[in-house]
Amino acid sequence: MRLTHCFREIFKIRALFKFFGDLLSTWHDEFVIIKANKPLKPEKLTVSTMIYRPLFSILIFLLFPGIAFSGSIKGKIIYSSKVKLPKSFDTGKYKKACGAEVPNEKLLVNDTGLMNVVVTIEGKKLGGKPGKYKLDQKNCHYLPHVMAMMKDSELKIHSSDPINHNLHSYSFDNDPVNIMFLPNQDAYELEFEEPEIVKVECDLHHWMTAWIVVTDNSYFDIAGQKGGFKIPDLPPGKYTINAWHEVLGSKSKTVTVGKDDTEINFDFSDVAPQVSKK
Ligand SMILES: [Cu+2]
Repeated sequence: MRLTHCFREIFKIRALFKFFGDLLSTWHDEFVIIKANKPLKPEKLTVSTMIYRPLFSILIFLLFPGIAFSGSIKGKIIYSSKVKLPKSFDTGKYKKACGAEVPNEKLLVNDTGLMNVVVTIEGKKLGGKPGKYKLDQKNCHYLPHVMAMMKDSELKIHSSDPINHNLHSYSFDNDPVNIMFLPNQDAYELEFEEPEIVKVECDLHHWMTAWIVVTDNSYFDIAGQKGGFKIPDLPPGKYTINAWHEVLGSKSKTVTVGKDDTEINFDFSDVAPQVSKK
């Protein structure tokens, strides 16, 4: 059965190549005529311009809408104010299992670039495909600290630690979870159905926090080490773009996307961080 299916697919691809090959050959002939400044004969153009060419454009648009007409948004998240970066957490009595210190990732600034900012796009017609993601509890620390995923994505939560953890999610539109993780326990699968910013904590180790931004579409990015982000393959149009940070809040802008790269920066320097001791 599998072999028959395989042959059928090969023949389909072969037929498709033949079709495009014939089409290109026709176009090439026409191009030579145009180059020679010869007037185009109406009978020569009839089949190609009336049927093949529009059909080919529609086919390309349907198969590769991103390639046919799309733009992208890229930019930087800036934080240039002088600020005391939060200190690492002392793990106290859990030193043996967790290590003496756990990094504090609530505010990470690298040469005016702000990291872990989730950039999302609002657009009723924007869709996309949910993805597969992994969240690990390692050295008493969530990896990664900030995640973003489209609604209905599959999130697998692991624990690589030799001690117990308890993962507690805080959400309103999605059902909150409270899961106990023992050492070597199997991964727990979780799915968020509604767009929302979900906070995750461990009830056993107060410093353990993570954030999961559940989005309505697949057009998002998380600012990296130098605060840079890029959202590719956006259909041209007018959108609202949001940038969210866990202790600096959110900022929004309106952006018009064309066929090329659109550059947009967010500056959070005017905002004082609201860092809790926890
Ligand atoms: Cu824990």
